Amino acid sequence: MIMKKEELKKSKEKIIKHIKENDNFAILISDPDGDAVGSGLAMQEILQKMDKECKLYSSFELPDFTYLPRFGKYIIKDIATIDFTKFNSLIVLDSAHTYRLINKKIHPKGFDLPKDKFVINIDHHLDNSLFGNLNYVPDDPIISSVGEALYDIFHNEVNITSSIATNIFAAIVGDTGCFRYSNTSPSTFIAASKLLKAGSNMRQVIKNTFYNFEEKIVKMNIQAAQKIKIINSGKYKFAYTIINPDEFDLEYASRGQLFIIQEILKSTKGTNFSLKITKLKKDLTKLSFRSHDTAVRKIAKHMGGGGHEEAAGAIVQLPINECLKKLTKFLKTAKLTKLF
Ligand SMILES: [Mn+2]
Repeated sequence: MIMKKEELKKSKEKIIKHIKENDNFAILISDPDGDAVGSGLAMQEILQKMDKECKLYSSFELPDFTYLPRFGKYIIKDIATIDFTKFNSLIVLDSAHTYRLINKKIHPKGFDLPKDKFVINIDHHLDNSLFGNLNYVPDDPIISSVGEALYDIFHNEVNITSSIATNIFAAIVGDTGCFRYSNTSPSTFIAASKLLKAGSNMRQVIKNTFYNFEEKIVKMNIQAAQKIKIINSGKYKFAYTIINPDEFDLEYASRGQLFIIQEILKSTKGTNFSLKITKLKKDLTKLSFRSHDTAVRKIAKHMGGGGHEEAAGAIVQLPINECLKKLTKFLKTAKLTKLF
């Protein structure tokens, strides 16, 4: 889906107008990463600054982001079971599709937002289905994060307090890998600079995002790193490792705690991308692609998933060896975009 500059400008004005004219909002986030969690907290404070009532929901237990200002404001509740009657509008953050708001294991048929509610959809995933009554999903140029989108939309509307600034800064740092990924643009740096001036606690954000893993997690990552293998399909080369539930505590592994191994895999010289394979069940495999070299969204799409050019994934109904076969077959003829 494409939303160009002009369309975004109009959308931004309509979002602000809609918020001013309504009183009671629910904010809904999807996978609780730094961007979603920080953006949710910032969005809630922004609405409160505009004198609005608002509740903040996640269907998923949150990772330890306790250092973020106002972290305790989250209500953890299965979004599919919320009674939305009292809310005028729903604001959905960082979610390409509405089914991403809920746990698919509990609701295998997916999930739709109530039809009688006004929905504002603010996101930055290229495959966003533009499900909102109002959408803000920049595609041209793409933006780094929902945090950056919130900065763009609201920085002239409310006073950016140090807590809003820290939450948005954490969102941007999380999704840009601290300004390293190609989603980092001149406007990302401008937003970051303004947020620092507004009192965002950069040191706390960086320390807590990158240097705050429990010993158990660090050891798990080292264990995964020792099993790195390389596959060369002829045209493309990638490094991968397998996360097996017999060896790893998947409760931990699934919560983004294997960030370090992703970085190590990606650093392997001569490879085009990296792949973290998680064995969910015998015939159910999770693939997480990362890249500093070659766009991986097309690969993830071929495997039945999606995502960004540098970070994409898929959950495949196949055992690991079949997944790898399908993947290497695809790579023999695939035409993938060179990123850098
Ligand atoms: Mn995001």
